[in-house]
Amino acid sequence: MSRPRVLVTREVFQETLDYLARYFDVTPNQADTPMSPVALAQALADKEGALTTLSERVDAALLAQCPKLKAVCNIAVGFNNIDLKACTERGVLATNTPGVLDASTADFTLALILATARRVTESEAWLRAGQWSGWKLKQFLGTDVHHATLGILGMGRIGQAVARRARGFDMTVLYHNTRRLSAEVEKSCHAAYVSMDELLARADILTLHMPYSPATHHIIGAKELARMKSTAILINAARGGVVDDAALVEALKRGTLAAAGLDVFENEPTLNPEFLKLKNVVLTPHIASSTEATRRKMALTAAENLVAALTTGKPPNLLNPTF
Ligand code: 8YV
Repeated sequence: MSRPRVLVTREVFQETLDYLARYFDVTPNQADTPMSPVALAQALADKEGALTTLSERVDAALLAQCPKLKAVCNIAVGFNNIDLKACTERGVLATNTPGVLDASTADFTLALILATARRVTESEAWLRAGQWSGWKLKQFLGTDVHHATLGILGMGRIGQAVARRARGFDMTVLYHNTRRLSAEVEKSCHAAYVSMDELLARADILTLHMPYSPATHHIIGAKELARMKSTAILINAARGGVVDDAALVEALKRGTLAAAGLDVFENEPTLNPEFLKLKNVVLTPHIASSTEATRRKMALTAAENLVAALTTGKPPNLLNPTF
């Protein structure tokens, strides 16, 4: 009997390919060439499974061209690149990788907070450019992270991990979420639930940790930015599109918001060019989960989902609501 054929859309670790090869005929893409929708449809036309990343859009148009496809397993916790409804309608199982990247992403959020508040990248660029002629009392005055009020919008696993880390900095933690957490979880995070308005008004640092969906599109736009303190800092390591980048650029230029630390962008990898001109932003290329150990776990988790999906039909991280 021939083995199921699967596509791995981008470069992965050799161990991920070795694991998949125990079960499937694997078509890898170790050259890491991003696939156009046409190339992806061609590559998937005879495949039963796919290991995907946020770079590939899996929608009804694609699925219509892939009659054999039974499972799409994303190497990411976010799955806004996958049209879940279209998958469910076509009987395609979809999975993500929750849990394995929470701690690394929370660590990186703290890195962005510290780098932005304490002007780490700005001062380093200045030093590397040969501008440092000596110590000065008022050089690169930053904002204190310790004892600041941290606002967390989106209090799932990653938001909670950020809250726990904030305690080490003696921060006051406020959060807003679609659903209020249990008293027990709030206590373990030392976080107080507030309305969205109160969160925006009180946060010295606002950090975002929600998935991207039509409901969270531009959840931080001009109106929300206007409600924030002019001394506040915005951090986004969640998804491009939850922030209206053009509105953020305006607020940063006008000084109605002090600074931003951004790991994700609308239309990435293309950035709003204005970001590159601003000194009060820290910009990183969507690497919040990128540690050696975590990216290995993400790829392997996705591969385990694919094996389970095509062998038992019950992958551990199934996303389709009605399967
Ligand atoms: C991934 C992420 O690196 O998991 C997510 O949702 O944003 C990142 O950790 C990226 O999405 C890879 O597909």
